[in-house]
Amino acid sequence: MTLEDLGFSFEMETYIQSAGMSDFSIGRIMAEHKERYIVKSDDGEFESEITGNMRYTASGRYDFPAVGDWVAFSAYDSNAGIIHRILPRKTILERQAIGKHGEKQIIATNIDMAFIIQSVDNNFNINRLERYMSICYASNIEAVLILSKTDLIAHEDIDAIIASLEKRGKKITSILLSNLTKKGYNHLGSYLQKGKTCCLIGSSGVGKSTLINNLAGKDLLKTSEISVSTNKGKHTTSHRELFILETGGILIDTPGMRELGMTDSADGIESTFETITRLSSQCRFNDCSHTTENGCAITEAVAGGKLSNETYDNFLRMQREQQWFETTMAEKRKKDKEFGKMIKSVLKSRKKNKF
Ligand SMILES: Nc1nc2c(ncn2[C@@H]2O[C@H](COP(=O)(O)OP(=O)(O)OP(=O)(O)O)[C@@H](O)[C@H]2O)c(=O)[nH]1
Ligand SMILES: [Mg+2]
Ligand SMILES: [Zn+2]
Repeated sequence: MTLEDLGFSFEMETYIQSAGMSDFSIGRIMAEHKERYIVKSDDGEFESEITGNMRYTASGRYDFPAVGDWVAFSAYDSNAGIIHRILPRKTILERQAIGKHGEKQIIATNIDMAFIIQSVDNNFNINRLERYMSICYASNIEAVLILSKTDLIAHEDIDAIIASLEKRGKKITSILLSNLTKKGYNHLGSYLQKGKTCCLIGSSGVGKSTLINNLAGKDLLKTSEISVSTNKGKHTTSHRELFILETGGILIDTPGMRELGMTDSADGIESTFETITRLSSQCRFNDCSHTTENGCAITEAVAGGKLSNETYDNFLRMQREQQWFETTMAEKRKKDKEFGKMIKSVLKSRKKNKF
């Protein structure tokens, strides 16, 4: 296994030289298990921890390694190491942290593209697709929609799904496939290239791990059937993990996501709703909220049947979420800053009074 097989690129080499990290080994984070990281390099796999310094200076989740990261590490054994630094991330796929409003959770990093997977039997949903597209576009990650389990429904129903995507004007490449019959697999080849990293995202039970197992030609990952009572997946995959296919291509499996809250990136939403973004330049007011203003090109397009109500509603909902996230994040930062100032002044007065 070479570093190129793992996705290493020339720009990173230049960075390593300029940042004075040439004495370290370089590897990629394959998986994380409770602050222990599996780092893979051209020398093998190393179960690693971060240095004490990294832990104490960390100001948030961003300062800890994530699956997909490139790290500078030193091996102290044939299979154990210490991580010293995280190399700058090319892309970060992230969502709002569940139950922690105003905070982000990294899904994976240094990804070239994402397969958004929805199964055609019970999981296809354009509103949800728009959320997934937005988190990809927020970090300039190309997204391809995989519609799985085509063996389970009739041709006409598949046609209806494609028609609904066209009606909503979704310009996303979609691949219809079945993990059972492998029909459609021939369209995946162009995305699975040596050194290119692709992250699989979607709800539980749509067939992410089954697809990776099939492409690898072996059962790398546990999969399990859909629950009979809820007709949903059982959240079989519990952690993110990176795999390298022998035929080239790097895949990251992720646990099924229940919620996909928007973060602060307005860019991702703008790219997903490109028609709305284009129309907004024709609104009378620069700061148009696209709701009640006269001369709003977007509400006019909805009224004229040129823009679907569903797209418009989902856009407003996601945009509100993004704005709310931004406000919460700004408030949190302010509080952290005030808290930092308070601590500083306490320390100062302690020093002065020598207690
Ligand atoms: N009929 C059919 N079943 C499929 C297909 N793809 C996956 N399955 C089945 O769906 C179930 C769930 O598949 P998984 O691969 O575990 O789904 P997952 O997306 O990894 O789910 P989580 O790990 O929970 O996020 C398994 O029983 C698979 O055999 C498909 O294309 N057709
Ligand atoms: Mg899985
Ligand atoms: Zn407007």
